[in-house]
Amino acid sequence: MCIRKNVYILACFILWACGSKSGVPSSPGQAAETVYMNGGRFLMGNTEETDATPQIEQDIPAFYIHRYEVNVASFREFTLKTGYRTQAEKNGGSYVFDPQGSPDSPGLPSAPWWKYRKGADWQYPSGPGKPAAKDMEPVRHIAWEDACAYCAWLGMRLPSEAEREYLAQSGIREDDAVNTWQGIFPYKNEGTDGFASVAPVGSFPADRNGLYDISGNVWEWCADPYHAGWYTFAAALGTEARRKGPSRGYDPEDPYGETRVIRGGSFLCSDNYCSGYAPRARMRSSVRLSFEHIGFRCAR
Ligand SMILES: [Ca+2]
Ligand SMILES: [Ca+2]
Repeated sequence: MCIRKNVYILACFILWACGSKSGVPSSPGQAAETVYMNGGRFLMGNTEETDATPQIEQDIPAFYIHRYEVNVASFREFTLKTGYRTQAEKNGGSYVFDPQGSPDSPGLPSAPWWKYRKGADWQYPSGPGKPAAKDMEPVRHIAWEDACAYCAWLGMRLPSEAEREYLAQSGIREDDAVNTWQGIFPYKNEGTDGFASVAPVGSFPADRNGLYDISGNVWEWCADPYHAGWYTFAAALGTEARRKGPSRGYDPEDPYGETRVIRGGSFLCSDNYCSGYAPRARMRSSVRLSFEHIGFRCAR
């Protein structure tokens, strides 16, 4: 008993000394760490949302995945070495979360709290004149093509939707603390989890796979086109085709556009509006747009 108590005290001291509350990477090398994931079989999808039914069997080979969301410092290194400019930089603006903003600001019809702001990009997530993005925050205002370009630079790729759900199902515990929204969305952001906006990557405890922020903080791009009926089609396909995902998408809310899958929810997900942080929840975003709450991580 005495030994156990001493071990407990020692463990507490070590955790305290290492900063047990935070897994925030302390170096660029740590920020770029990957985790080896054993492959496995699982049931993808749920029984409630029409675009995620029926449940389909998936068989995932082993792969590597970034331990953290890609952060601002890492993305800056990419732009400095390659001269890459994001879609938001080339377009001259991006969408910021602004529920109280001027009614004259162009907002998205389906979600009027998203306002287009000139000059908003990965370096200035809230727009010009607002605080610059901090190095350890997840990089945001990243369009799908930007995420692909960064991953390719590393010799990596975006994870498939099947891989992302495999990570979520195998990693997330029901009572895990993650960066979401507390209060009534979109007007009352209580921030009782310590962060009203993004948290530095790794601020919340690691999941069972040793990964951070798979749920919450920022949404993360997947490789797959979004197809609302994909699970129905996939159920009749072979293992490899099911795993690979659709070659073309179909989004009934954007039938002439191109949307791609995002996963994991963000700091803006609340119980009253968005369940995107749930392991089986699907979401998508237009490849033409970028937002303050979408980032990514890479796989290979
Ligand atoms: Ca929060
Ligand atoms: Ca995330």
